[in-house]
Amino acid sequence: MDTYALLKNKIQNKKANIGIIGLGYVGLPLAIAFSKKGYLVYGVDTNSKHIERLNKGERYIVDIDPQEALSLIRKKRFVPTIDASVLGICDCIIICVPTPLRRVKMPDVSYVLAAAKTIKKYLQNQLIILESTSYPATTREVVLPVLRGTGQRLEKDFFLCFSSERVNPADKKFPLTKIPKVVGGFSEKSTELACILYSRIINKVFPVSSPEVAETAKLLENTFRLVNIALANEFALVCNKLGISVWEVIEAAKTKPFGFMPFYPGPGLGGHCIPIDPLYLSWKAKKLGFKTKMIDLASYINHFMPKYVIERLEKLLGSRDVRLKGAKILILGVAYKKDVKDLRESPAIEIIETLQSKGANVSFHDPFLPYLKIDGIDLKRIEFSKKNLKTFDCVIVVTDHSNIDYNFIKNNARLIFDTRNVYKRGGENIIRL
Ligand code: SAJ
Repeated sequence: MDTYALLKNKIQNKKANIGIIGLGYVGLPLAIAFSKKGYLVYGVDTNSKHIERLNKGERYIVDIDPQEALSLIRKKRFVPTIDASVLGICDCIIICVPTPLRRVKMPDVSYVLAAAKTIKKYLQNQLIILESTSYPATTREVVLPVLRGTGQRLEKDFFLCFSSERVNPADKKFPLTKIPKVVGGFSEKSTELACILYSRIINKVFPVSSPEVAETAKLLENTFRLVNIALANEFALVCNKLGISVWEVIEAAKTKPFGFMPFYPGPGLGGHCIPIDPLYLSWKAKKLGFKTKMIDLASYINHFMPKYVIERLEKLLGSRDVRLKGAKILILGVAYKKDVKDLRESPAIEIIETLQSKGANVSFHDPFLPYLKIDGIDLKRIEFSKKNLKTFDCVIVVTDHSNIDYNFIKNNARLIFDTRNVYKRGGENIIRL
Protein backbone atom coordinates (compact mmCIF):
# COMPACT_ATOMS: atom_id res chain seq x y z
CA MET A 1 0.00 0.00 0.00
CA ASP A 2 1.57 3.34 -1.03
CA THR A 3 1.86 6.29 1.34
CA TYR A 4 -1.25 7.99 -0.04
CA ALA A 5 -3.44 4.88 0.43
CA LEU A 6 -1.96 4.23 3.86
CA LEU A 7 -2.56 7.80 5.03
CA LYS A 8 -6.06 7.87 3.58
CA ASN A 9 -6.93 4.67 5.39
CA LYS A 10 -5.51 5.88 8.72
CA ILE A 11 -7.28 9.25 8.47
CA GLN A 12 -10.61 7.68 7.53
CA ASN A 13 -10.41 5.21 10.40
CA LYS A 14 -9.19 7.80 12.91
CA LYS A 15 -6.01 5.80 13.33
CA ALA A 16 -3.89 8.74 12.16
CA ASN A 17 -1.93 10.48 14.92
CA ILE A 18 -2.19 14.25 14.52
CA GLY A 19 0.57 16.69 15.42
CA ILE A 20 -0.29 20.36 15.92
CA ILE A 21 2.59 22.84 16.09
CA GLY A 22 1.52 25.96 18.01
CA LEU A 23 -1.16 25.79 20.74
CA GLY A 24 -2.51 29.32 20.40
CA TYR A 25 -5.96 30.61 19.46
CA VAL A 26 -5.79 28.52 16.24
CA GLY A 27 -3.89 25.37 17.21
CA LEU A 28 -5.50 24.66 20.57
CA PRO A 29 -9.14 24.62 19.38
CA LEU A 30 -8.02 22.40 16.49
CA ALA A 31 -6.26 19.98 18.88
CA ILE A 32 -9.35 19.79 21.11
CA ALA A 33 -11.69 19.26 18.14
CA PHE A 34 -9.63 16.38 16.70
CA SER A 35 -9.11 14.78 20.15
CA LYS A 36 -12.84 14.93 20.85
CA LYS A 37 -13.44 13.10 17.56
CA GLY A 38 -11.22 10.25 18.71
CA TYR A 39 -7.84 11.09 17.14
CA LEU A 40 -4.71 10.93 19.23
CA VAL A 41 -3.36 14.50 19.10
CA TYR A 42 0.11 15.70 20.07
CA GLY A 43 0.21 19.45 20.64
CA VAL A 44 3.74 20.84 20.34
CA ASP A 45 4.41 24.31 21.71
CA THR A 46 7.73 25.98 22.53
CA ASN A 47 6.09 27.87 25.42
CA SER A 48 6.26 25.53 28.40
CA LYS A 49 3.80 27.80 30.25
CA HIS A 50 1.09 26.77 27.79
CA ILE A 51 1.81 23.10 28.53
CA GLU A 52 1.81 23.68 32.29
CA ARG A 53 -1.46 25.58 32.20
CA LEU A 54 -3.14 22.93 30.06
CA ASN A 55 -1.99 20.22 32.47
CA LYS A 56 -3.42 22.27 35.36
CA GLY A 57 -6.73 22.93 33.62
CA GLU A 58 -6.03 26.66 33.44
CA ARG A 59 -7.49 28.87 30.66
CA TYR A 60 -5.24 30.89 28.38
CA ILE A 61 -7.39 30.95 25.23
CA VAL A 62 -10.79 32.65 25.46
CA ASP A 63 -12.60 30.05 23.32
CA ILE A 64 -11.38 26.92 25.10
CA ASP A 65 -12.86 25.19 28.17
CA PRO A 66 -9.73 24.28 30.14
CA GLN A 67 -11.55 21.48 31.95
CA GLU A 68 -12.47 19.88 28.64
CA ALA A 69 -8.84 20.07 27.55
CA LEU A 70 -7.75 18.55 30.86
CA SER A 71 -10.16 15.64 30.57
CA LEU A 72 -8.81 14.87 27.06
CA ILE A 73 -5.29 15.02 28.47
CA ARG A 74 -6.25 12.62 31.29
CA LYS A 75 -7.80 10.26 28.73
CA LYS A 76 -4.50 10.49 26.83
CA ARG A 77 -6.33 11.66 23.70
CA PHE A 78 -4.46 14.95 23.78
CA VAL A 79 -0.78 15.18 24.67
CA PRO A 80 0.52 18.77 24.98
CA THR A 81 4.31 18.82 25.01
CA ILE A 82 7.39 20.91 24.26
CA ASP A 83 9.09 17.77 22.90
CA ALA A 84 8.90 18.03 19.09
CA SER A 85 10.18 14.47 18.65
CA VAL A 86 6.56 13.30 19.03
CA LEU A 87 6.12 14.52 15.44
CA GLY A 88 7.98 11.37 14.43
CA ILE A 89 4.94 9.28 15.37
CA CYS A 90 2.40 11.62 13.77
CA ASP A 91 0.77 10.93 10.41
CA CYS A 92 -0.61 14.44 9.90
CA ILE A 93 1.10 17.62 11.07
CA ILE A 94 -0.64 21.02 11.12
CA ILE A 95 1.42 24.21 11.51
CA CYS A 96 -0.40 26.92 13.51
CA VAL A 97 2.40 29.33 14.43
CA PRO A 98 2.34 33.16 14.46
CA THR A 99 3.10 35.16 11.33
CA PRO A 100 3.69 38.69 12.65
CA LEU A 101 4.96 41.68 10.73
CA ARG A 102 8.46 42.99 11.25
CA ARG A 103 8.76 46.67 12.24
CA VAL A 104 9.48 47.60 8.60
CA LYS A 105 6.10 46.12 7.55
CA MET A 106 7.78 43.02 6.19
CA PRO A 107 6.31 39.57 6.77
CA ASP A 108 8.05 37.58 9.46
CA VAL A 109 7.81 33.91 8.46
CA SER A 110 10.58 32.86 10.84
CA TYR A 111 8.16 30.81 12.96
CA VAL A 112 6.88 29.01 9.86
CA LEU A 113 10.45 28.28 8.74
CA ALA A 114 11.36 27.02 12.21
CA ALA A 115 8.32 24.71 12.21
CA ALA A 116 9.24 23.38 8.76
CA LYS A 117 12.80 22.69 9.93
CA THR A 118 11.45 20.88 12.98
CA ILE A 119 9.16 18.75 10.80
CA LYS A 120 12.08 18.01 8.47
CA LYS A 121 13.83 16.11 11.27
CA TYR A 122 10.94 13.64 11.49
CA LEU A 123 9.40 13.77 8.00
CA GLN A 124 8.24 10.36 6.85
CA ASN A 125 5.05 9.44 4.96
CA GLN A 126 3.11 12.35 6.44
CA LEU A 127 0.50 14.92 5.46
CA ILE A 128 1.74 18.41 6.29
CA ILE A 129 -0.65 21.37 6.44
CA LEU A 130 0.23 25.04 6.94
CA GLU A 131 -2.59 27.06 8.57
CA SER A 132 -0.72 30.22 9.56
CA THR A 133 -1.90 33.19 7.52
CA SER A 134 0.87 34.39 5.23
CA TYR A 135 1.58 35.86 1.79
CA PRO A 136 0.66 33.86 -1.35
CA ALA A 137 3.23 31.12 -2.14
CA THR A 138 4.57 30.84 1.44
CA THR A 139 3.77 27.11 1.44
CA ARG A 140 5.60 26.66 -1.87
CA GLU A 141 8.53 29.02 -1.24
CA VAL A 142 9.18 28.56 2.48
CA VAL A 143 7.86 25.15 3.60
CA LEU A 144 8.29 22.95 0.53
CA PRO A 145 12.04 23.56 -0.04
CA VAL A 146 12.79 22.60 3.57
CA LEU A 147 10.82 19.36 3.32
CA ARG A 148 12.33 18.50 -0.06
CA GLY A 149 15.72 18.83 1.63
CA THR A 150 15.10 15.41 3.15
CA GLY A 151 15.25 13.88 -0.32
CA GLN A 152 11.69 12.67 0.07
CA ARG A 153 9.32 13.23 -2.85
CA LEU A 154 6.32 15.54 -2.68
CA GLU A 155 3.06 13.72 -3.43
CA LYS A 156 4.78 10.36 -3.07
CA ASP A 157 6.53 10.24 0.31
CA PHE A 158 4.82 13.27 1.84
CA PHE A 159 1.83 15.47 1.06
CA LEU A 160 1.56 19.22 1.55
CA CYS A 161 -1.34 21.71 1.72
CA PHE A 162 -2.35 25.15 2.88
CA SER A 163 -5.62 25.55 4.76
CA SER A 164 -6.49 28.95 6.20
CA GLU A 165 -7.45 29.32 9.84
CA ARG A 166 -10.75 31.12 10.33
CA VAL A 167 -11.28 31.94 13.96
CA ASN A 168 -13.34 34.79 15.31
CA PRO A 169 -12.23 35.09 18.92
CA ALA A 170 -15.13 35.21 21.44
CA ASP A 171 -17.69 34.52 18.72
CA LYS A 172 -19.91 31.78 20.16
CA LYS A 173 -22.10 31.70 17.03
CA PHE A 174 -19.27 30.35 14.89
CA PRO A 175 -17.19 27.75 16.72
CA LEU A 176 -14.39 26.16 14.71
CA THR A 177 -16.54 23.18 13.72
CA LYS A 178 -19.10 25.44 12.00
CA ILE A 179 -16.68 27.50 9.92
CA PRO A 180 -16.15 26.12 6.38
CA LYS A 181 -12.53 25.16 5.72
CA VAL A 182 -10.71 26.08 2.50
CA VAL A 183 -8.00 23.56 1.50
CA GLY A 184 -5.42 23.88 -1.27
CA GLY A 185 -2.83 21.14 -1.91
CA PHE A 186 -0.03 20.68 -4.43
CA SER A 187 -2.06 17.95 -6.08
CA GLU A 188 -5.48 16.41 -5.83
CA LYS A 189 -4.09 13.73 -3.56
CA SER A 190 -2.78 16.24 -1.01
CA THR A 191 -6.01 18.19 -1.16
CA GLU A 192 -8.12 15.06 -0.79
CA LEU A 193 -6.20 13.80 2.25
CA ALA A 194 -6.56 17.17 3.99
CA CYS A 195 -10.26 17.38 3.05
CA ILE A 196 -10.92 13.95 4.54
CA LEU A 197 -9.07 14.95 7.70
CA TYR A 198 -10.90 18.26 8.22
CA SER A 199 -14.28 16.81 7.27
CA ARG A 200 -14.02 14.72 10.44
CA ILE A 201 -14.41 17.87 12.55
CA ILE A 202 -15.81 20.58 10.25
CA ASN A 203 -19.20 20.48 8.51
CA LYS A 204 -18.05 22.05 5.21
CA VAL A 205 -14.67 21.67 3.50
CA PHE A 206 -13.95 23.62 0.30
CA PRO A 207 -11.10 22.29 -1.90
CA VAL A 208 -9.25 24.69 -4.23
CA SER A 209 -6.65 24.03 -6.93
CA SER A 210 -3.49 25.18 -5.19
CA PRO A 211 -2.01 26.42 -1.90
CA GLU A 212 -1.75 29.91 -3.43
CA VAL A 213 -5.50 30.08 -4.02
CA ALA A 214 -6.16 29.10 -0.39
CA GLU A 215 -3.54 31.54 0.92
CA THR A 216 -4.89 34.41 -1.18
CA ALA A 217 -8.56 33.69 -0.34
CA LYS A 218 -7.73 34.17 3.34
CA LEU A 219 -6.05 37.49 2.61
CA LEU A 220 -9.09 38.62 0.60
CA GLU A 221 -11.31 37.85 3.62
CA ASN A 222 -9.25 39.99 5.95
CA THR A 223 -8.50 42.73 3.43
CA PHE A 224 -12.25 42.96 2.85
CA ARG A 225 -12.64 43.77 6.55
CA LEU A 226 -9.69 46.18 6.68
CA VAL A 227 -10.98 48.21 3.73
CA ASN A 228 -14.62 48.29 4.87
CA ILE A 229 -13.69 49.25 8.40
CA ALA A 230 -11.59 52.06 6.92
CA LEU A 231 -14.59 53.14 4.85
CA ALA A 232 -16.75 53.25 8.00
CA ASN A 233 -14.02 55.26 9.74
CA GLU A 234 -13.82 57.75 6.89
CA PHE A 235 -17.60 58.13 6.97
CA ALA A 236 -17.34 58.91 10.68
CA LEU A 237 -14.99 61.79 9.88
CA VAL A 238 -17.25 63.09 7.10
CA CYS A 239 -20.43 62.79 9.19
CA ASN A 240 -18.78 64.72 12.01
CA LYS A 241 -18.08 67.54 9.54
CA LEU A 242 -21.68 67.31 8.34
CA GLY A 243 -22.92 67.50 11.94
CA ILE A 244 -24.88 64.23 11.64
CA SER A 245 -24.55 60.86 13.38
CA VAL A 246 -22.55 58.28 11.42
CA TRP A 247 -24.26 55.64 13.56
CA GLU A 248 -27.69 56.74 12.37
CA VAL A 249 -26.42 56.82 8.77
CA ILE A 250 -25.20 53.23 9.05
CA GLU A 251 -28.45 52.05 10.67
CA ALA A 252 -30.33 53.61 7.77
CA ALA A 253 -28.04 52.11 5.11
CA LYS A 254 -28.40 48.74 6.84
CA THR A 255 -32.08 48.63 5.92
CA LYS A 256 -30.99 47.86 2.36
CA PRO A 257 -31.71 44.10 2.16
CA PHE A 258 -29.10 43.42 -0.53
CA GLY A 259 -25.71 44.66 -1.62
CA PHE A 260 -24.76 46.22 1.71
CA MET A 261 -22.94 44.90 4.79
CA PRO A 262 -22.56 47.17 7.85
CA PHE A 263 -19.17 47.96 9.30
CA TYR A 264 -18.70 50.41 12.14
CA PRO A 265 -16.23 53.17 12.90
CA GLY A 266 -14.10 52.94 15.98
CA PRO A 267 -11.02 54.29 17.75
CA GLY A 268 -8.72 52.25 15.49
CA LEU A 269 -8.18 48.71 14.31
CA GLY A 270 -6.56 46.08 16.50
CA GLY A 271 -5.97 42.35 16.61
CA HIS A 272 -3.32 40.11 15.16
CA CYS A 273 -5.07 39.58 11.84
CA ILE A 274 -6.93 42.47 10.26
CA PRO A 275 -4.28 45.18 10.66
CA ILE A 276 -1.52 42.79 9.61
CA ASP A 277 -2.59 40.11 7.12
CA PRO A 278 -3.44 42.50 4.25
CA LEU A 279 0.07 43.96 4.46
CA TYR A 280 1.38 40.48 3.62
CA LEU A 281 -0.51 40.75 0.33
CA SER A 282 0.72 44.27 -0.47
CA TRP A 283 4.29 43.18 0.33
CA LYS A 284 4.07 40.19 -2.05
CA ALA A 285 2.33 42.25 -4.75
CA LYS A 286 5.11 44.84 -4.55
CA LYS A 287 7.74 42.10 -4.96
CA LEU A 288 5.89 41.09 -8.10
CA GLY A 289 5.98 44.69 -9.35
CA PHE A 290 2.43 45.68 -8.44
CA LYS A 291 1.70 48.45 -5.93
CA THR A 292 -1.59 47.91 -4.12
CA LYS A 293 -3.41 51.15 -3.26
CA MET A 294 -6.59 50.13 -1.39
CA ILE A 295 -4.71 48.28 1.36
CA ASP A 296 -2.22 51.09 1.95
CA LEU A 297 -4.93 53.77 1.98
CA ALA A 298 -7.21 51.73 4.28
CA SER A 299 -4.32 51.10 6.67
CA TYR A 300 -3.56 54.82 6.68
CA ILE A 301 -7.15 55.73 7.55
CA ASN A 302 -7.41 53.10 10.29
CA HIS A 303 -4.11 54.16 11.79
CA PHE A 304 -5.37 57.78 11.88
CA MET A 305 -8.32 56.95 14.15
CA PRO A 306 -6.49 57.02 17.51
CA LYS A 307 -5.17 60.48 16.60
CA TYR A 308 -8.69 61.52 15.61
CA VAL A 309 -10.01 60.39 19.00
CA ILE A 310 -7.43 62.60 20.72
CA GLU A 311 -8.28 65.53 18.41
CA ARG A 312 -11.99 65.21 19.21
CA LEU A 313 -11.25 64.89 22.93
CA GLU A 314 -9.14 68.05 22.97
CA LYS A 315 -11.98 69.96 21.28
CA LEU A 316 -14.53 68.50 23.71
CA LEU A 317 -12.48 69.46 26.76
CA GLY A 318 -11.62 72.83 25.23
CA SER A 319 -15.31 73.63 24.84
CA ARG A 320 -15.56 73.08 28.59
CA ASP A 321 -12.46 75.18 29.30
CA VAL A 322 -10.50 72.09 30.30
CA ARG A 323 -6.97 71.67 29.01
CA LEU A 324 -5.77 68.19 28.10
CA LYS A 325 -2.64 68.80 30.16
CA GLY A 326 -3.57 67.83 33.67
CA ALA A 327 -7.02 66.53 32.65
CA LYS A 328 -8.22 63.32 34.37
CA ILE A 329 -9.24 60.77 31.74
CA LEU A 330 -10.71 57.28 32.24
CA ILE A 331 -10.31 54.83 29.38
CA LEU A 332 -13.09 52.26 29.40
CA GLY A 333 -11.95 49.00 27.74
CA VAL A 334 -8.41 48.56 26.41
CA ALA A 335 -8.48 45.14 24.65
CA TYR A 336 -8.40 45.25 20.84
CA LYS A 337 -12.10 44.37 20.59
CA LYS A 338 -15.23 43.54 22.54
CA ASP A 339 -15.18 40.67 25.05
CA VAL A 340 -11.61 39.55 24.47
CA LYS A 341 -8.60 40.17 26.69
CA ASP A 342 -6.09 40.41 23.86
CA LEU A 343 -4.14 43.67 23.62
CA ARG A 344 -2.35 43.08 20.31
CA GLU A 345 -2.39 46.19 18.11
CA SER A 346 -5.10 47.63 20.38
CA PRO A 347 -5.77 51.32 19.58
CA ALA A 348 -6.18 51.93 23.32
CA ILE A 349 -2.42 51.65 23.72
CA GLU A 350 -1.71 54.52 21.32
CA ILE A 351 -4.53 56.59 22.83
CA ILE A 352 -3.17 56.17 26.36
CA GLU A 353 0.44 56.81 25.30
CA THR A 354 -0.57 60.00 23.49
CA LEU A 355 -2.70 61.26 26.37
CA GLN A 356 0.14 60.66 28.82
CA SER A 357 2.62 62.40 26.52
CA LYS A 358 0.28 65.41 26.45
CA GLY A 359 0.25 65.53 30.24
CA ALA A 360 -3.16 64.00 30.88
CA ASN A 361 -3.69 61.91 33.98
CA VAL A 362 -4.93 58.59 32.54
CA SER A 363 -6.67 55.69 34.30
CA PHE A 364 -8.26 52.63 32.73
CA HIS A 365 -10.87 50.03 33.48
CA ASP A 366 -11.15 46.77 31.55
CA PRO A 367 -12.97 43.79 33.09
CA PHE A 368 -10.61 41.41 31.30
CA LEU A 369 -7.34 43.07 32.21
CA PRO A 370 -6.26 43.82 35.81
CA TYR A 371 -3.24 45.82 34.71
CA LEU A 372 -1.65 47.38 31.64
CA LYS A 373 2.09 46.98 31.38
CA ILE A 374 3.07 47.58 27.75
CA ASP A 375 5.11 50.05 25.67
CA GLY A 376 6.05 52.19 28.64
CA ILE A 377 2.52 52.19 30.09
CA ASP A 378 2.31 50.82 33.62
CA LEU A 379 -1.21 51.15 35.01
CA LYS A 380 -3.33 49.14 37.41
CA ARG A 381 -7.03 48.82 36.54
CA ILE A 382 -9.27 51.08 38.62
CA GLU A 383 -12.73 50.04 39.80
CA PHE A 384 -15.07 52.93 39.06
CA SER A 385 -17.52 54.22 41.69
CA LYS A 386 -20.12 56.93 42.11
CA LYS A 387 -17.46 58.97 43.82
CA ASN A 388 -14.48 58.55 41.51
CA LEU A 389 -16.44 58.79 38.26
CA LYS A 390 -17.25 62.41 39.10
CA THR A 391 -13.54 63.22 39.32
CA PHE A 392 -12.85 62.43 35.65
CA ASP A 393 -12.96 65.22 33.08
CA CYS A 394 -13.90 62.61 30.48
CA VAL A 395 -14.59 58.87 30.27
CA ILE A 396 -13.70 57.47 26.82
CA VAL A 397 -15.40 54.23 25.73
CA VAL A 398 -12.61 52.63 23.66
CA THR A 399 -13.62 48.93 23.83
CA ASP A 400 -17.28 48.08 24.22
CA HIS A 401 -17.08 45.01 26.46
CA SER A 402 -20.51 43.60 27.29
CA ASN A 403 -19.95 43.23 31.05
CA ILE A 404 -19.67 46.93 31.94
CA ASP A 405 -22.52 48.82 33.65
CA TYR A 406 -22.83 51.61 31.08
CA ASN A 407 -25.93 53.04 32.74
CA PHE A 408 -24.10 53.47 36.02
CA ILE A 409 -21.36 55.32 34.18
CA LYS A 410 -23.85 57.48 32.28
CA ASN A 411 -25.53 58.45 35.56
CA ASN A 412 -22.30 59.35 37.33
CA ALA A 413 -19.76 60.56 34.79
CA ARG A 414 -19.51 64.24 33.89
CA LEU A 415 -18.60 63.66 30.23
CA ILE A 416 -18.47 60.50 28.10
CA PHE A 417 -16.81 60.25 24.69
CA ASP A 418 -18.32 57.10 23.18
CA THR A 419 -16.22 55.77 20.26
CA ARG A 420 -18.23 52.51 20.00
CA ASN A 421 -21.84 53.68 20.09
CA VAL A 422 -22.70 51.83 23.29
CA TYR A 423 -25.00 54.77 24.13
CA LYS A 424 -27.17 54.43 21.06
CA ARG A 425 -29.66 56.99 22.33
CA GLY A 426 -26.92 59.48 23.26
CA GLY A 427 -27.38 61.67 26.32
CA GLU A 428 -26.64 65.20 27.50
CA ASN A 429 -23.24 64.20 28.91
CA ILE A 430 -22.47 61.85 25.99
CA ILE A 431 -20.66 62.66 22.76
CA ARG A 432 -20.28 59.92 20.13
CA LEU A 433 -17.60 59.42 17.47
N1 SAJ B 1 -13.58 46.66 14.01
C1 SAJ B 1 -14.10 47.92 13.74
N2 SAJ B 1 -15.27 48.01 13.04
C2 SAJ B 1 -15.93 46.89 12.58
C3 SAJ B 1 -15.38 45.62 12.86
C4 SAJ B 1 -14.20 45.52 13.58
O1 SAJ B 1 -13.53 48.94 14.13
O2 SAJ B 1 -16.99 47.04 11.97
C5 SAJ B 1 -12.31 46.55 14.74
C6 SAJ B 1 -12.39 45.71 15.99
O3 SAJ B 1 -12.74 46.51 17.11
C7 SAJ B 1 -10.96 45.19 16.11
C8 SAJ B 1 -10.53 45.06 14.67
O4 SAJ B 1 -11.41 45.87 13.90
O5 SAJ B 1 -10.14 46.13 16.75
C9 SAJ B 1 -10.57 43.64 14.15
O6 SAJ B 1 -11.85 43.08 14.48
P1 SAJ B 1 -12.27 41.68 13.80
O7 SAJ B 1 -13.38 41.09 14.56
O8 SAJ B 1 -12.46 41.85 12.35
O9 SAJ B 1 -10.90 40.88 13.93
P2 SAJ B 1 -10.38 39.62 14.72
O10 SAJ B 1 -8.93 39.68 14.49
O11 SAJ B 1 -10.87 39.43 16.10
O12 SAJ B 1 -11.03 38.38 14.00
C10 SAJ B 1 -10.95 38.36 12.65
C11 SAJ B 1 -12.16 37.56 12.21
N3 SAJ B 1 -13.31 38.41 12.42
C12 SAJ B 1 -14.48 38.32 11.80
O13 SAJ B 1 -14.60 37.67 10.79
C13 SAJ B 1 -15.65 39.03 12.42
C14 SAJ B 1 -11.85 37.16 10.84
O14 SAJ B 1 -11.62 38.30 10.04
C15 SAJ B 1 -10.69 36.23 10.82
O15 SAJ B 1 -11.21 34.91 10.83
C16 SAJ B 1 -9.78 36.40 12.00
O16 SAJ B 1 -9.71 37.76 12.27
C17 SAJ B 1 -8.46 35.80 11.64
O17 SAJ B 1 -8.03 34.96 12.42
O18 SAJ B 1 -7.93 36.12 10.59
